[in-house]
Amino acid sequence: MEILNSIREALFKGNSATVAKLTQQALDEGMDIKRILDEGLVSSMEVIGKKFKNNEVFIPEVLISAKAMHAGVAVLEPHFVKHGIKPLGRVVIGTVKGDLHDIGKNIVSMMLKGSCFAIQDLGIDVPVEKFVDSVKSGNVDIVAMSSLLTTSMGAMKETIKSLKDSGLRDKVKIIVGGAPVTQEFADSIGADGYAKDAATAVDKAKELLKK
Ligand code: B12
Repeated sequence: MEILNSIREALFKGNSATVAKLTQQALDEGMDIKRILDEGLVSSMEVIGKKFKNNEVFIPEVLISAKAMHAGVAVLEPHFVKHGIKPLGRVVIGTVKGDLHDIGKNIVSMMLKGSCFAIQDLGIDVPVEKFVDSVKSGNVDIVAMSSLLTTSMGAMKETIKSLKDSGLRDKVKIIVGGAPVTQEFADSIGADGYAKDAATAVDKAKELLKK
């Protein structure tokens, strides 16, 4: 379908206004919402994700396309419930206590949102209790923590410990990331997953939900 091609192209170029306009047009023409989502928006974002992994596009392009993806998803969102489209999973994400870096966290958050996860973003400098409270309130499948400072990495460990102490650890999957974080560190603190970039984070989140 020509309109789906145009949506993909506009998303790839990061043209939010065009993506929103074409998504609305496709809806008005009666196209199936899931088709617009999967074959228009998501497929283009997947291409960006792959290119990002291969260093063929860089952070600014990813952010701009992710923003355009948002614009399209925002047009479709009110229709999701009607059409029974459920989010793949619910993720609560934040940059841990003591850490104010949020560029990477925001990219991960946007890529997850773009891949149909429901996101609760707790922001930066998130205290341990805030993560725990959020899991307590229910409806969370994955806790995602970001840290860019070697000095804030310990807060990830504290959060996992606190979830354990509150008897909530096994209710969720935990995924961690950020420049100083490694698979070894993730294993050592008892996280379920680690991803080095946003595209891999989406793959990891999908994989964890299957377990
Ligand atoms: C931008 C930046 C800042 C900005 C942050 C702005 C913002 N809104 O985020 C500002 C200027 C505020 C800042 C402040 C500081 N910074 Co700074 N900062 C950086 C810088 C240059 C880039 C970070 C970045 O955004 N990278 C781009 C993003 C896209 O990459 P990313 O965050 O790694 O995210 C990717 C992956 O890691 C992964 N990912 C990220 N989060 C998550 C989460 C999950 C769940 C998963 C799965 C994956 C994942 O996916 C992302 C996308 O691919 C880095 C240098 C660097 N090379 O990393 C230093 C750096 C992180 N900062 C550093 C320092 C020291 C500081 C300060 C202490 C400086 C100071 N003396 O005040 C303060 C700390 C403030 C605080 N309490 O947090 C050091 C940290 C050193 C260390 N070993 O701890 C670095 C490494 C610079 C350096 N070489 O010294 N900083």
